Amino acid sequence: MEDAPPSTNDGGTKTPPRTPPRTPPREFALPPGTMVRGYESGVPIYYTKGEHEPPLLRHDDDDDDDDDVSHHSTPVKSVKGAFTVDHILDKKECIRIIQYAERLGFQDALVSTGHGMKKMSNIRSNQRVIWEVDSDGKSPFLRTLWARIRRHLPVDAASFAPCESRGSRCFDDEGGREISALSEFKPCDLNERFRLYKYDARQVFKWHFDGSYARNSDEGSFLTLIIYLNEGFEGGATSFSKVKVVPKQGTALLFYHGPHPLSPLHEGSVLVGKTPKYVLRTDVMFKRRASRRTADMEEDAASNERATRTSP
Ligand SMILES: O=C(O)CCC(=O)C(=O)O
Repeated sequence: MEDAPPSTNDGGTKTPPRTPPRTPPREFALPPGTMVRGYESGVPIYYTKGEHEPPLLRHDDDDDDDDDVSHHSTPVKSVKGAFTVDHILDKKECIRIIQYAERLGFQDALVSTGHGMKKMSNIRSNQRVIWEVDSDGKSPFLRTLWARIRRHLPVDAASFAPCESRGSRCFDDEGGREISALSEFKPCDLNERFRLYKYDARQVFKWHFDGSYARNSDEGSFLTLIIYLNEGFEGGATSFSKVKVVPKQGTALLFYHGPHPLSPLHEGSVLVGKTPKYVLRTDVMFKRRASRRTADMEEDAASNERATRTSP
C-alpha cells in the first residue's frame, strides 16, 4: 500500500538551528547586504537587509484604488478557495529575483517533517533557497508584495473566494479538535521566510498537502502563495486532482493549506524540457480578531483569579 501523501510546510517554519552545515559556508560569494542567519538541518537560511533586497519598483504600488482588470483574481475551477492573480510581479522584477536566487545558490530541497528537514527524493527532487527578509514593515520587498496581494485576499479564513465570507469551522490535525471558528482569522501579512524553487529537467514536487506556519498562538498561515517567476517551459504545471495551473510569469496562485478544511492535494508536476522553472513561495499569515484575543485573556484572568482564590 502506498504511504499517505505528506504534509509539508516546506521549510516555512523557523526551528532553532541544530545541525551543522551540509555544505561549506558560501558567505564569501554572497551579494552585498546578504548573510547566512543560521542553518536548519544543514540548510543555510539567508537574510537580506532591506536596502539590499531585489527591488520591487512598479509604478502603481501606491494606488489603492487601482482597478486595472489585469489585476483581478480568477478562481481555479474545481479547487474551492483557490485563485490566481496575474501581474503580481512584472517581468523585470521576476528576472531580478531569479538572478538573486542564483547568486545565493540552489540546493536539493528537503521535506519538512516532525523531526526537521529531510531529503526525500521519492517526494521531491527540485531545488530550493530559503531567504528571509525583515518582518514588521521594515522590508520594502515584503511591504510592497503584501500591498499588491492583500486587496485580493478573502476577508477571513472562512471565505471560499476572495472577499466572500462563510461561517465554516476549523479542526486541528490530531483527532479533529476544533481549534477556532475560521472567521475569527483575518489576513494580516506574509511569512517573511521566502522559499525560491528551481526545477530542472525531470525534477518534481510530488503529490502532497501544504502545512501551515504558526508564528504564535494568535497568528498562523492558512494560504499558500506561489508566484511563478518564468513561463514557457515544458511540463511543470501546478496540478490539482482535476485541474492544472499552467505557470505564467508574475502570476500568483493562492490556495488554502494546513488545518484548513479546503487544503487541496497538489503537485509541482515534472519539468520536461531544458528550460528551468522558477517559483517564489511563501504563506499568507492570518491573525485572530482582537475581540477574541481579549475574550481569551479575560477568561485566562478569570480562571487565574479562581485558581488564586482556591489556593491554600
Ligand atoms: O512548484 C509548484 O508548482 C508547486 C509547488 C508546491 O507544491 C508547494 O510549494 O507546495
